[in-house]
Amino acid sequence: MPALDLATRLSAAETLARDAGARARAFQSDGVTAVLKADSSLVTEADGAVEAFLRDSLGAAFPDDGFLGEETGGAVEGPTWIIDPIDGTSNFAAGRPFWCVSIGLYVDGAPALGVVFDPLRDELFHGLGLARPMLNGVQLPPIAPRRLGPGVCVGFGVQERGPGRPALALLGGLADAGASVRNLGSGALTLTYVAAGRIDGYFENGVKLWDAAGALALIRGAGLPYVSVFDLANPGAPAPVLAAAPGLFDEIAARRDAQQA
Ligand code: LIP
Repeated sequence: MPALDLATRLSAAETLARDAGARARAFQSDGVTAVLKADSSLVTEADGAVEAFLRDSLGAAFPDDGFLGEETGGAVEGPTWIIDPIDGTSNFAAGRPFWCVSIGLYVDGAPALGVVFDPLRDELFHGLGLARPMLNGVQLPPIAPRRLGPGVCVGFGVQERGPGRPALALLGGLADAGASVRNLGSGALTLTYVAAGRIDGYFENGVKLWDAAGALALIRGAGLPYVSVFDLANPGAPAPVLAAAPGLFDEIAARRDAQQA
């Protein structure tokens, strides 16, 4: 079996991510209406249209690859494109300028390439294998180790609605230790910022695979420690994700493990 041509796939994903971002912005300038999905997250007509565009385009270019998307589902079987057409839909719908198009490709159960495009800042991030990720064609700098304390910034997402809210308890501890904490409203873009060294860590207990797939390729390429506990046979199931600068990762993981003990 010939090796998968990742370079061709990366180039296609970059072109499509830019096109998808332009399409999403066109919807936004016309005005978007958000409705609640069964899982209480928001969706707009732009999410469905952009995902259909990506699904059709990737399917035409790479008919043997699998496809999984936030809005239309799918399965992880063989090399699979994993798409979030608009990550940060609530921000997108309300006009808060922090959302992105996320395209990942999983090969052998791991993130092999990822493209995350922020159309509002014209920032296109990509990761390919173990190579250091790039922003608009320029390699991002290496990430230095960090220690928990003042000056450290940790991003998070919170989906839990049950009692206890363990993520919030963990956050409280990080804030008590001097870190500043941020929920920016797009897990994909905040994880990408970890790979870019703009924020030091990210965690969320209830991430969906399509939220994280693209950005995890960047995290992997940056050589950062991360855990993602996805069940690829059940890709719509929410799972924990933690990624952070070396050193800080161990401190957050130890606190989370102590909390779960
Ligand atoms: C969501 C983000 C949210 C994060 C969720 C998910 P969606 O994406 O808006 O910040 O906590 O895990 O990433 O539903 O807008 O594509």
